[in-house]
Amino acid sequence: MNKQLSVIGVPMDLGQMRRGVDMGPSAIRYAGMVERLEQLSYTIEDLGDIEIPRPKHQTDVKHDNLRNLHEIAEGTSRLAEAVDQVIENGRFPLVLGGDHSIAMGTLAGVAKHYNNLGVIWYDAHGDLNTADSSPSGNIHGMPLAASLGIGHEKLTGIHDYSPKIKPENIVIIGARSLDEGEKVLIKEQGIKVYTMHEVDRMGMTKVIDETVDYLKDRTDGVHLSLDLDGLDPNDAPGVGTPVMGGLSYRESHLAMEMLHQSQMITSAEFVEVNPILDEKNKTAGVAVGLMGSLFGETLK
Ligand code: Z70
Ligand code: MN
Ligand code: MN
Ligand code: MN
Repeated sequence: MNKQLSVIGVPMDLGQMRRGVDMGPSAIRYAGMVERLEQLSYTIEDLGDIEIPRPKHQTDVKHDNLRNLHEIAEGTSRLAEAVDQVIENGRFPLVLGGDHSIAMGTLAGVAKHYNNLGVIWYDAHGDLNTADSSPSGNIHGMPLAASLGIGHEKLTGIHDYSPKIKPENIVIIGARSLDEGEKVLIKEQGIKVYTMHEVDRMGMTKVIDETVDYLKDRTDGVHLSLDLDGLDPNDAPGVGTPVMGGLSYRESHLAMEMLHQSQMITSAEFVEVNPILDEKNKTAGVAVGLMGSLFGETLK
């Protein structure tokens, strides 16, 4: 793995309705991220936080069921620029959320450096909505669709190109709350999804083995987008939209350890940590622990 890491915080809370997720980057840093990764002999450069515009009306849904459209497009464009530069400098981008709408910016900055970027989307949700299919108008439910070039052009066109990724290069893991329009899109586009049903039947070992095999031949880099609500709310309570029956702490560590062994991950983001909804910064601690496993911690 690239031993030069660049950390970018994204205090974004405009993609959903629960305030506090903008403090995610601080909570993750406070949980000891830098020290944890330095022990694994990474060199870490913390670039601080991206500036996110403040909306005039936080709950404005005037823009065709796209709440805070302009502010999110602006903030994620800045993120794309920063991530692009990190890769330009030969370093590994590690992005801290903020709500999951930031993935549009991360992927915009990453994907132009690859012909076939793979994406592992570790999440209870598909985040494949558009303004037409979204039940909420919340843009954090849309970043995977936007990155495929599906949705409003202000979102699909971030960093001035579209699409960022191809449907056959995506693997979703942990899904258990998919909207009807998202299910249709998954079938139409042929996106590979391991729902909780598959994880329970196959076990996480087989899920990751298959994921690695699937992405190995078809991609030239793989981005991990890890939404903490992919985990069970008992293990990661500090998230805005908890969904019961999620991936366990242990399964998640196993997944990260196996992804480390695959030597396949070339960029990563950890999103949706909300310290206001958390129990004594537990969820940020889990995020840092998972980073430890992803970057090569072992038990012996
Ligand atoms: C729902 C929507 C979502 C994250 C919730 C929820 C989307 N599908 N995404 N939490 N990270 O409103 O579109
Ligand atoms: Mn507005
Ligand atoms: Mn998500
Ligand atoms: Mn989610």
